[in-house]
Amino acid sequence: MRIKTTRSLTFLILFFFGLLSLQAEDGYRLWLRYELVEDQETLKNYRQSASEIIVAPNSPTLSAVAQELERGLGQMLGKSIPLTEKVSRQGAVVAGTPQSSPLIRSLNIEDKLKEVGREGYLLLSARLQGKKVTVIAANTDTGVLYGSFHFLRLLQTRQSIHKLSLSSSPKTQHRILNHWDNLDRTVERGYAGFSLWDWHKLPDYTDPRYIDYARANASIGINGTVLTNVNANALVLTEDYLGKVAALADVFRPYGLKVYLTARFSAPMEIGGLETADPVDPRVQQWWKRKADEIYSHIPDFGGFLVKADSEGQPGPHNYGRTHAEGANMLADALAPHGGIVMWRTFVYSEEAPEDRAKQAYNEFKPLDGKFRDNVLLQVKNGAIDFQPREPFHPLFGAMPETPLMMEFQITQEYLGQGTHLVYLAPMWKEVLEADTYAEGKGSTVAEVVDGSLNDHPLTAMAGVANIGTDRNWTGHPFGQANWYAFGRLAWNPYLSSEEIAEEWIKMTFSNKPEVVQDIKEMMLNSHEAVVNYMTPLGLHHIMAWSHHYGPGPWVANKHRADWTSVYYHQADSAGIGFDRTASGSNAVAQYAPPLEEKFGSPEKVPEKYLLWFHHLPWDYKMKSGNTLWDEMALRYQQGVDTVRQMQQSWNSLEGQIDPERFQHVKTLLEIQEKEAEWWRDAVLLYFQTFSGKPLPEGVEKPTKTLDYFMQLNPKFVPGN
Ligand code: BDP
Repeated sequence: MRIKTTRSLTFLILFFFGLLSLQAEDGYRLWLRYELVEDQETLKNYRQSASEIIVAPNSPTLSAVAQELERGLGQMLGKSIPLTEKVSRQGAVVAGTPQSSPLIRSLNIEDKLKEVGREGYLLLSARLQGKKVTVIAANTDTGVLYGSFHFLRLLQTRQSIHKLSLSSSPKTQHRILNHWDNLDRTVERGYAGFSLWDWHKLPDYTDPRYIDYARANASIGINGTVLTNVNANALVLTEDYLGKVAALADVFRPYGLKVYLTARFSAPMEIGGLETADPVDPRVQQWWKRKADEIYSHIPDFGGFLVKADSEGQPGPHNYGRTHAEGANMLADALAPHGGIVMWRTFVYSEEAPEDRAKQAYNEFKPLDGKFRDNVLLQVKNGAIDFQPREPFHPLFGAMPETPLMMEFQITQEYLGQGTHLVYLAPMWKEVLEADTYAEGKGSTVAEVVDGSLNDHPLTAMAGVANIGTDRNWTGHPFGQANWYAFGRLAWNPYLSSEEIAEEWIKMTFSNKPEVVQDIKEMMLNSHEAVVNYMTPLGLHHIMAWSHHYGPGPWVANKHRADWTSVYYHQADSAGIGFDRTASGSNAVAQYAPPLEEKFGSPEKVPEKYLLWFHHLPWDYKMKSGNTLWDEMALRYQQGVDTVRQMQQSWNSLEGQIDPERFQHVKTLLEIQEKEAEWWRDAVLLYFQTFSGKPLPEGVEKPTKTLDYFMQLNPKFVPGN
């Protein structure tokens, strides 16, 4: 009787908490929700194959492994899975390295383990002491952690965990988030609240959220985080702040996550009392050496520096007539004794140079190929302008065979709808990664440049500008989480498809029901083309509103820098539209390998998606569809709006299949997205119509407001600006 009462009480409590968790789905758990397996057959199988957990928690990382497996398996299997020391039943999950686990040692898998390297892992079904077990084995504790997350993902996505024989290892060595976070906790181009780093309360108070941040990153293999904005503040390199950075590093360390900082080039003057920051001055070199020693005394595994120099007002070696190589190498020399790296950004274009902005980074850096120290990577944005909705790949990829180049993607949606538009970015990133540079003949993709395989570079990396902030769901838009997720997965393996990444994410984040997965996947996969269509179709670029980049602003002109205006990029006049980057114009096409130079240089051969990036063409230029350029452009804008409406329909059809909080949140955001897509279409077409002088073709909705109306819109306090 008594037992019965306790049981029903427990049941009631569980039921209550179950209800509560159903109601309170605020997105905090990201893709690590570990929902209970509904299908009884699957549940039974999983329970048989994951009956106990054997991890010797003799390091902070292995403790994290044990905790994650307990939590994940416990929640998904609906009962607590014991942590044991010996194989006591069928279906044990054994995780560890040959060093930490005699059981793993006894499997004699050293040869297989050798192949997966420092961070890779094996997931194997095996027999130990006569019992069937699942083995998560790696060479390092971090590898075990990554393998454990993979194992959990198999259950989260309801795959078989029978007869496992899997191995995985990262294709790039450093997989890094770049936080553009300021010390006052504002986030440049951040649309998800404030910075997670509570500098004021650090080092004494470390927000428990930092652990969840680290877990999320580890679950997708991200192993580095640059804590501070590329537009850097030297203060973070002072003793006081280094103590705070060290506190964060201590929290992150068990999760394999290293910290990096942005180094302001003029720091020796600003916080060091020197009157110069000239990289060849011995006092400056000495200052950085000492600074590096000091940093490593606080953070023994500090990752290194990310540097924005000589760009958009940031100080750099040019201030002293030195090259980027001289600047980067000085910092590299200071970090080298400690094993640190320098990620030197190529996002450099001059205020004075009359040269096409798209050409400047290449002109600046290509001659420096092979002149950098071994611990320097050049960090190159995916395209030559600036994280536009679509850009051809940056011509530096493939052009500097003697220098390791790393990719910089922007996860935060500065130019892609900011906090309100559902845009899944993996297809855009894949387009760049799969692009053929022809650097070593046909089939020399950007991915192979980045993963080092094309030119045998051991030092490799990929960076993503984070979209994370203090918003309860981390990324503001619930679908922003997919972009954080996709970045990590592609940094681990740039050869994964957008589709498979989306599928994993949807299953873990929303539902395993095939119809739901299918609908959401379709929305996601169409979303990038949609935003390109309603913002910048056919190779248009940088026609966003001034400074905050929120909404359309094709009319932006007469600013102190020509290359910060829209008219510079679209070049529209009564004769036509587009930036002539062929031999008759800026000849940026010549920065690509000859087969591409020829392709991009010809309006007939260039893919239409890049048409106006490379060509200035008359309004009645005949497109492949048979439409005139003007009609085609207008129809694309309409198509963008139409796709958003289809996305809305798909989403609305999922009511009841998604928890009400997130359902409603996304629904409302899609309504905003539709309004803003219409805003883009109407504003841009009305503006370009003043040049084309042509009517809107059939099928394009009439604008409901005038051009003047759109031009006087002036939203205040746009976030991230
Ligand atoms: C641009 C952003 C600006 C960044 C800059 C950069 O508008 O806020 O500082 O890139 O990457 O996209 O340095």
